[in-house]
Amino acid sequence: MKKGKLITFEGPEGAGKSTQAAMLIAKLEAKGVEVIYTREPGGTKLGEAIRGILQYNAAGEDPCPESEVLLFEASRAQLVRHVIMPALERGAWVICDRFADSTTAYQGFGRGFSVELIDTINHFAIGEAVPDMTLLLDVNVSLGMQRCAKRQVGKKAQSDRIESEALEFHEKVRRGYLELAARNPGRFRKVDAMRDALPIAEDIWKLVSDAFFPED
Ligand code: Z5A
Repeated sequence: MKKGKLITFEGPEGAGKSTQAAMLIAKLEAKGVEVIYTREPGGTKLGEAIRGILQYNAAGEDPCPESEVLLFEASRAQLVRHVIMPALERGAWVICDRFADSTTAYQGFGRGFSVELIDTINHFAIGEAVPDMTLLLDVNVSLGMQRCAKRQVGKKAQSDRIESEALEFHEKVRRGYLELAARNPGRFRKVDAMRDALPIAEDIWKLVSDAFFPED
């Protein structure tokens, strides 16, 4: 049985998901909550190997769009069974940097696969691991790209395969996310991520504490 909470971070590249996940985790830990951080694709040995194939062509060839969907879902299915559900069952909280909505946004809205098809495969991969809250960090494409370009100077040597898609693809992804949030108001919370990190973190903490610590 699921005793902990699953919170997912979603949004276009450069939205600040990893930054905000770390800030939220610090606040939850200060309240004594056991928190597991994980990310997609990845988070398990199998998932990290799939990440290399998906992002940097570790298999030596580009996955076709259908393989791309299934590889993301294979990484997810493994993460859910090996990391997420065991943590939730013992009462830990899981903060996941991207989850099933990324496939709907990137492969559904971005690549053009039907959202119904992606929903079905997502459902198969996640089983009972339905997020309790999804924080959509909304950023416009040019600001997100600027942030990633700045970071690349220090950290990542090159853009990955999906980051390198055309601007139009990333615009479709952003619009897709906004549509998903509008369709699922119970689970999604949209946050304006085009501001400094601190006020964004304060808004996120208010959303999380209002939902899960209403007595505070
Ligand atoms: N993908 C997919 O297609 N389908 C799927 O099902 C899944 C994923 C699960 C994973 O890339 C790629 O896979 C992703 C979607 C696709 N590709 N794209 N595009 P990843 O894991 O390598 O990267 P990402 O998930 O896209 O995250 P990101 O773009 O690397 O960044 P982020 O986590 O949102 O942001 P960050 O790392 O916290 O911040 C980025 C930089 O901005 C960094 O230098 C920060 O210091 C800076 N930053 C952060 N917040 C701010 C604010 N508020 N102001 C100014 N600067 C900031």
